[in-house]
Amino acid sequence: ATEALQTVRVIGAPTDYGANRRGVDMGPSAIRYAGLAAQLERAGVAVADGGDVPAPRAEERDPSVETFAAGRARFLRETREVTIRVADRVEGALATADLPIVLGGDHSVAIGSVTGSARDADVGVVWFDAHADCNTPETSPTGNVHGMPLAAVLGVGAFADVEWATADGLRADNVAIVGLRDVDERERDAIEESGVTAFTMADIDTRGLTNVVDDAVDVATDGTDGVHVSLDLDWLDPREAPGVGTPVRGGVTYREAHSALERVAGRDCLRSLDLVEVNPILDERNETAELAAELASSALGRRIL
Ligand code: 5AB
Ligand code: MN
Ligand code: MN
Ligand code: MN
Repeated sequence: ATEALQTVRVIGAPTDYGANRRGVDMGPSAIRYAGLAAQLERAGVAVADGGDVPAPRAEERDPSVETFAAGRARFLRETREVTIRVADRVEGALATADLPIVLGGDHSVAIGSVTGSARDADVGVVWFDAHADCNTPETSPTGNVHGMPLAAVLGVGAFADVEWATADGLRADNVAIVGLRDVDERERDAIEESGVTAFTMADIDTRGLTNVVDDAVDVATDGTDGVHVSLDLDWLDPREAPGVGTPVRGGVTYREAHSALERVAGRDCLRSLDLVEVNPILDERNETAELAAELASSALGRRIL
């Protein structure tokens, strides 16, 4: 008997509240145009694209509304609206046994995907990123929420009281960040306080990409029902992925990135996925968006032989 195909549910979240407007709100269009559906079909899954969640344009809104007394978090009201919409869509996809892929948008959309994925299950998270995204409104040097989503879902600092942003079924013990090379001074304390496992680029240099990714997946699968993978395209070196919001030199190569997601696929633990921070304005002929689509295909287990 032939098994029913796994369906992937595509959910666009075209936001750019997380940072000074740069163009990452065009990411969902660019990734679709780059052939996401065809790439996923190469991995042997069916694709259902549910379109984008409504997201007001940053220019229509006042960035200072609902900042924390203890610090800053720009566009927090808009982030809340989009978070809840994304979380509902992710939860809905999982409820019908589909695998949700959230297209950002800035990385604050992951607050929605992680909280949605962790509503009715214990999940782990693997966070591929040049940055730790562990700032809180108190520690952030910018007030940009795209630098805070991990702290938010873990309820660190001022996020302890922000119910819509904290993930029910997620423990810091099950979170691994991979590829760090740009961490803010005060963010180090938040990483420490949060209890997540953090792997730097130096760890990848010394131990090799596959060992580090295997360890990260071990962390995220330990006692959980599945893993949410959040892929910030700035994880890759800007030579491979120039079209991102906040590029940092010294990232992983094209082949290392595929290898990482192939290893995730090999563990058969993927529950939900983000492809975020693609900035088509800075991209070269949409190659970063194409890379995002390709990497999704690897994560879904595209066969080579
Ligand atoms: B990204 C910075 N640490 O908090 C901050 O791209 C940058 O989602 C955050 O990883 C980068 O503003 C956020 C300086
Ligand atoms: Mn709940
Ligand atoms: Mn980043
Ligand atoms: Mn990020």
